[in-house]
Amino acid sequence: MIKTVATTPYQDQKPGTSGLRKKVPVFAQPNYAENFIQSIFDSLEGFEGKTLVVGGDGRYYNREVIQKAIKMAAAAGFGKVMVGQGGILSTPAASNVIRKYHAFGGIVLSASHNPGGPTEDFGIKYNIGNGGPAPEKITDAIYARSKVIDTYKIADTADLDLDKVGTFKVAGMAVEVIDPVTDYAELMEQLFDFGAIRALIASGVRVVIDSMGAVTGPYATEILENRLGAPEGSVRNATPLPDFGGHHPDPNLVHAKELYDDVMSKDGPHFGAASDGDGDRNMIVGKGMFVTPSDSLAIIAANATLAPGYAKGIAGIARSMPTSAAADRVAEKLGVGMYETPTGWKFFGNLLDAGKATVCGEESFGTGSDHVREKDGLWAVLFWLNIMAGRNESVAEIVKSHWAEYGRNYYSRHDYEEVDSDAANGMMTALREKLASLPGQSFGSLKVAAADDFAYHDPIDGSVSKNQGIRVLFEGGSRVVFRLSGTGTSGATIRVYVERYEPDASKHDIDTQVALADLIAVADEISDLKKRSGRDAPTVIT
Ligand code: VG1
Ligand code: CO
Repeated sequence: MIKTVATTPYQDQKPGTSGLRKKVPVFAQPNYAENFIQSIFDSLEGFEGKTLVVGGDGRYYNREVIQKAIKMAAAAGFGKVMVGQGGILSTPAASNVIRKYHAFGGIVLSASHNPGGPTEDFGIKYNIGNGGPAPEKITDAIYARSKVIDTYKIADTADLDLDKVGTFKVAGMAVEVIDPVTDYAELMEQLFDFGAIRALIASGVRVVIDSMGAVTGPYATEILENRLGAPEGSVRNATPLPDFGGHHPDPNLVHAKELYDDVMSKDGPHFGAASDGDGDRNMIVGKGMFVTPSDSLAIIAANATLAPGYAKGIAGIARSMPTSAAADRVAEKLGVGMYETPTGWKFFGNLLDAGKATVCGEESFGTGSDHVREKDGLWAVLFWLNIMAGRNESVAEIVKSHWAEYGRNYYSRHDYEEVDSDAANGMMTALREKLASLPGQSFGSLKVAAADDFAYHDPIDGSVSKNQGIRVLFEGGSRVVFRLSGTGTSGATIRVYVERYEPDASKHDIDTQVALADLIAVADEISDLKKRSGRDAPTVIT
């Protein structure tokens, strides 16, 4: 039986960089999740009888919202729901399932790299039929709908057993509970030279993946241990847990420090990687070398043809604006297109669909390609292993020779988390007002060449996205960028991105923070960040 339930709208359901993210107690308010899911359905057309993919990163509240989504999809008229066993689907795996089975779209439940648990974060995101995050046109419509919604529809029926693979019926609609790993693992086997990677591992190269108690555990175990022959235990924290076992599943030098220290230790593994909550981010560490995500994108692009799935070469590269320009130099050398988009994977979708870009990346530990329409953590790990096997070199050797050939883009991001929202907004407003006066000004030896608030003109659909981050560009290619995060759930997070290009190979061994010290000081001088935020140091430096 289908019930129509009267509801009161919430005014705060505006999707951010990657869907709606809130604390669990916010999501647990009466009808909060239902309102948002119904607002998604109300903003879509033509899904009757079609398939919806549903899955999440296993965090606290995942199963509850999946039950609601299935019953509401049945009530809305979808023909079928495909859901990962146990409610599990990593973000890239969900993207793959949508594409492979020609689904109408998907609902991905995740708050990505934010902690999970009864008082931590949860999120709901809608992905369209190409497998990628809904573009702004749709997220704006969902938000508008959520502000006025007064009823939702739900099938009045018992919960489905999510742990049994098979096809079932919910209020007359088919629900297929699928193994979340198989389709994804098959895709990876098509893209990469598993034989060469297996031989690399068999030759004694020790590889460790830290899944941080989050969704990649089952995927990494199947691929690395079962299919590539790494010894049991090579995947750490491999069971997805509702609270991620207390881990903060953000793969960076702060939250994945244990892994980093282990790889750097004398007898530790040769290669380490970590993923985030929903499996779309990656951190790559080799002995003696942490690979910045911006460099990772450039190196993957430069070596792409070593992987069978990219043997024909790449059509182009896309990166988010704050990501370093390391990849630009590769695109130039390869003679392929280079695209600069706002932060957030949804902006890559059109470029990938149009065949303009093959690989994409963000400085926030995100890399991916046209194999799906999300960034993909394990894909990046396998790409690195494929490159190591193909070049017969260590991570450090690969990175250093890349710098020697292209120059090094010293790069760092400083995050100031949970800053007072008014203070953060005040800082951005003051910066905007200053923009016109900055060009020509000198700060020590740094002279401002240009300054603007980044706006993106999508070359495919002509849409314009304004206010995507303030850039101050200096003569010689150095720059600082200021943005407010669109994924946080308490206060504001200020992100400062700092970059300096160094062509001279004899100067490639400087500590990053030292190499960027003058720019970091200028960033503070221009923005008055420390005074306005009341902080003397960033919360996280990556
Ligand atoms: C952050 C990152 C951005 C990424 C987004 C979603 O957004 O900076 O590059 O696309 O998270 O990633 P923001 O607005 O907080 O800077 V995930 O792994 O949370 O889907
Ligand atoms: Co993520």
